[in-house]
Amino acid sequence: MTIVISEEIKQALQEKKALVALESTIITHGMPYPQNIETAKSVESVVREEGAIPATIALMEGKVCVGLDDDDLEKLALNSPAKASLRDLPFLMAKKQYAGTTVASTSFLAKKVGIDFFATGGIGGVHRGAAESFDISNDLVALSKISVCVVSSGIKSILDIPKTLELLETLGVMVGSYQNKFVPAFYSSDSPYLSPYSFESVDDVVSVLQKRKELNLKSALLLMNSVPREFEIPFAVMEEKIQEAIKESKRQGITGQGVTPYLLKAVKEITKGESLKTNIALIKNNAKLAAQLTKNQKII
Ligand code: PSU
Ligand code: MN
Repeated sequence: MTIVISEEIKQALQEKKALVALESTIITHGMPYPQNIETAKSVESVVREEGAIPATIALMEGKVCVGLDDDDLEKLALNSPAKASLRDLPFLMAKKQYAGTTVASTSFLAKKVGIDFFATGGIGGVHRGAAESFDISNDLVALSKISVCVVSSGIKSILDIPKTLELLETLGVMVGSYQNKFVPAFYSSDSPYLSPYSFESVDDVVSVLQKRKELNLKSALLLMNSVPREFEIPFAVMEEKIQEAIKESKRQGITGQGVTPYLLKAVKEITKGESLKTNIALIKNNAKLAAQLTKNQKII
């Protein structure tokens, strides 16, 4: 199978340099143009500032690409990209399409080329009303089978946080918050839910990753990093906006893959763009932490 790896990343892999994988659904479905491209570039810069090399992963004309340049980012954003979770990859590759890769497919592809650290905004999870809709992201299942370290801002509050935590436990995915006792809720630095584990420092995370390596665990470690306080939208404020967005999505009959992008867009409109600023701040913050962790690459 053809994976197109950029020269810089190929060399970095050979020399065992620190690499951070970055997903692209956030570019294709998570943010509007042109903020999506600007964010993708600034997230890459943050990784570089920390002394690591960014590896943004996407599908370009059906080819899996690891490492995108500025031209590629534009092309990806402007060529009616699909959203590729794991099961979608073969179809979209065969049809030579452009696609953003989700947490599930990015983790899979990163691991396949030998990258162990991955930064994203928020993972998918158990949607509110899942008892009726059965809408549960493939991200959770994928994280139970791929041994990467994923840094995210916890669980998007458009989801059902306690149910998502329960399912992650069932699936054997270790979940821990970074310098926080609580599970961050994406736009909010805190949620009312206690985190199963809490890490004090980068070294603290590294020591746990080492033990996971000794045990040869095949699941991911999901590290939940709070959005910096100055950018957060408090949980109670966000809750109201989300209820409104969910009500509207139901009225419009949105289902399946469309739910997450719809809710993110609706929340952005309801908060008059404030949620987008938060989203940009948190992804940069996650990229920074992932890059700091990669200095200990050999531990997964
Ligand atoms: N968080 C965001 N924007 C996004 C996503 C997460 O702020 O676009 C994407 C991620 O790529 C995640 C996906 O893997 O949404 C989950 O989608 P679904 O619920 O359809 O599995
Ligand atoms: Mn879904």
